[in-house]
Amino acid sequence: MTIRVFFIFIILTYSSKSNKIFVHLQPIQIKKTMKELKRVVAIHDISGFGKCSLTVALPIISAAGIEVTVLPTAVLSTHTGGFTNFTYRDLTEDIQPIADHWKSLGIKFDAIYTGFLGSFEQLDLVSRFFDTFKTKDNLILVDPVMADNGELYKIFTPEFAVGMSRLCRKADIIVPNLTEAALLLDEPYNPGPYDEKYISELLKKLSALGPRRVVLTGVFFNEKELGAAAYDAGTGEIAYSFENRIPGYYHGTGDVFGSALLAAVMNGFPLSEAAGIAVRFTTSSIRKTAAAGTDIRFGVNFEQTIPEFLKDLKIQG
Ligand code: PXL
Repeated sequence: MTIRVFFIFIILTYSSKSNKIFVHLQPIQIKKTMKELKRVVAIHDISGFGKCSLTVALPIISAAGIEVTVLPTAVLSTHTGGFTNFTYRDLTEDIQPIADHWKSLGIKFDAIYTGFLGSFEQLDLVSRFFDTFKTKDNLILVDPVMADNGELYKIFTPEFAVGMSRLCRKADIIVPNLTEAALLLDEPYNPGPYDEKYISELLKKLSALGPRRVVLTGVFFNEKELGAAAYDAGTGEIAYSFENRIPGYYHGTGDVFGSALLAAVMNGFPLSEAAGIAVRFTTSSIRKTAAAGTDIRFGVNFEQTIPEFLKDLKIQG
């Protein structure tokens, strides 16, 4: 899109004949090319309290200068990690009508980002969504949210993991943690510490499911550091990013990581650098939360880490 900006230049001229100063106003027109915003559709739940899923994806990706459309998969009073008696409104029935409406409007997405899916049936609905909205230029990022610390989240069944593995075939990038990776590959969970050989084999097997790029979270070779491994089957490159480990298990960090990774990729960073940016952002958010002594179920302080994140993205000086 081109917009026109007008500046008025004031030119003063002096006439020695009349001994007068004349003022001329000279309008100057400058054409400025404004790029259209990139747009991502985020398909996750809304957990009202506990900062994860859409309440994390929306602010992080928007702050990085990318427009976010949301397709909520469920509405909960809180996330399911560590809270009891949470409400759960399944939005499976709304997914197809929402997709149909967007299709009728001709809406296009530069990226499709999926996270927590609210029911087994949603796996097929999201797969159909990919078929409708995938283009040759856009990107599908699937975060196969279903498990952590060696265990499936209570609301999911082993069949869900098989279905999620099928969905991952259609992704360009997947971001499993080590528990999800084991479930996707139908392998036993290894609690770590890991070595490069184990991680590189895992990355290659995950990529063989379909996605060219895989970012594995929760990687550690020793107890001091924790981070991610990024693999691009196109180049064969594996890049590791680590930060000092902060003790404790903080909720919503996978969603903070996935959102930051996508924002960095959509801002033109190669996957290896995007993973480093996402590791730094997530760790720094956890560090602030730990320092404040916040309940680990309440999510991490990504809000006050956004300025650092934007600097890392070279968006803000
Ligand atoms: O952050 C992952 C996540 C997302 N949504 C809901 C969850 C969880 C993890 O527990 O319960 C509802």
